[in-house]
Amino acid sequence: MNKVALITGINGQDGSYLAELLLGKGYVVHGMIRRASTPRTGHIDHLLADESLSDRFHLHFGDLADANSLRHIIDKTAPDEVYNLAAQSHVKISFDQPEYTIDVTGTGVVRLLEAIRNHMDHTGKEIRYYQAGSSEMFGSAKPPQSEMTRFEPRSPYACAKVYAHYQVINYRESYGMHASNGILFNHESPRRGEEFVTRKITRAAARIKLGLQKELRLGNLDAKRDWGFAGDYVDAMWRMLQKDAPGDYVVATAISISIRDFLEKVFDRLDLDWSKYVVVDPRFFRPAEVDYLLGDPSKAAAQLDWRSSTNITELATMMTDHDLKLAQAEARSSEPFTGR
Ligand code: NAP
Ligand code: G4F
Repeated sequence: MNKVALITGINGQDGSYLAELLLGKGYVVHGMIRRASTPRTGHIDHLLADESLSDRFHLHFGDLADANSLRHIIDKTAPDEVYNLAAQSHVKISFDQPEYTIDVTGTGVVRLLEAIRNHMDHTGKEIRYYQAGSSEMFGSAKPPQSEMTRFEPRSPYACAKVYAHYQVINYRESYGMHASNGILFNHESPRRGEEFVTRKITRAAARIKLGLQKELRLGNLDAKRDWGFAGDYVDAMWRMLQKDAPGDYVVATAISISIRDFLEKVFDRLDLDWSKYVVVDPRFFRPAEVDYLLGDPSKAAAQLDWRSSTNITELATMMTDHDLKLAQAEARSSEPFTGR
């Protein structure tokens, strides 16, 4: 029998990579999406179009703010594994919409855990749970950060993730659920949302190279992040749920560089000098900043046999080359029509 997985946030960056991974392993994959006026399935359209997957890949409308929809989806799909990747995931926006962020990213986790617990109570079936925790939870804690480091969250988003983290432990301890927390450091890819700094940089640099954009406005260039490749990180999520016992794991590369250094890698790839194009704009500063994230992934290496396989230079190159192709297509489409 094929295993059955439910992925919330399937049309996000990580959801799409995880769906590919699980489908490749023979899983039946159910994904939860929110209804939107304009469909947002760009990252999974290739899976939806693949007829060979039509009996193993299904989407359902639901929302972490709507407990009823969660209960309905869990009961209908009866998954073996649930990967909760859905969230209001943007740190700066969480300062603008704290209540909403806490409702979706924090309380939404309890709604989902309750739906799972009810289903398990009624059917006797075990459902394993993965929670998408974040290195943002460490906030101002001194690097390197590991599973033993105290959380010092610095945003509504990070506070909501800390709340979710402890609820997962609560459900594990109170009800014996196989519920695990991934504490993932920043991970990026060509599918990264364009409001996050790496993708904002690669998109802009490629457009600047082709004369489609003149400048790039950014906030704090001094913050340091431990950036890995999203495709590597979803494999760690899966590995957590294959362990006999649940646990909490830091997933990171153990290398951290600043936004400034990332800018240099990307613009160098395009033979450009970043300092000629970047404008520091206070609009992009945050009320409180997380200065330095550097993960210690030794537990994931020892217990999950997981390692990051993509270094930051390879990641910057992958994203820049992808976005150069996008910019080239954009330039072609904006060329005046000269046919005939
Ligand atoms: P992402 O691209 O922003 O995807 C988030 C997904 O959540 C989207 O599919 C979004 O759907 C969905 N969503 C948002 N609000 C929802 C709601 N109320 N109900 C149902 N779905 C909702 O994020 P990501 O980078 O893939 O990250 C996946 C998870 O890992 C998130 O929980 C994030 O907080 C966490 N995380 C990410 C990183 C990282 O560096 N990427 C690191 C640590 C933790 P729409 O398309 O409809 O908005
Ligand atoms: O790319 P960012 O927005 O990512 P951030 O805040 O680290 O959060 C991401 O990673 C977390 C894991 O640690 C996830 F949990 C979370 O969901 C999200 O995926 O910003 C990175 C850094 C920050 O220090 C920010 O101040 O870049 C700095 N930055 C400078 N200029 C900017 C900009 N960030 C954004 N988004 N846009 C700017 O113009």
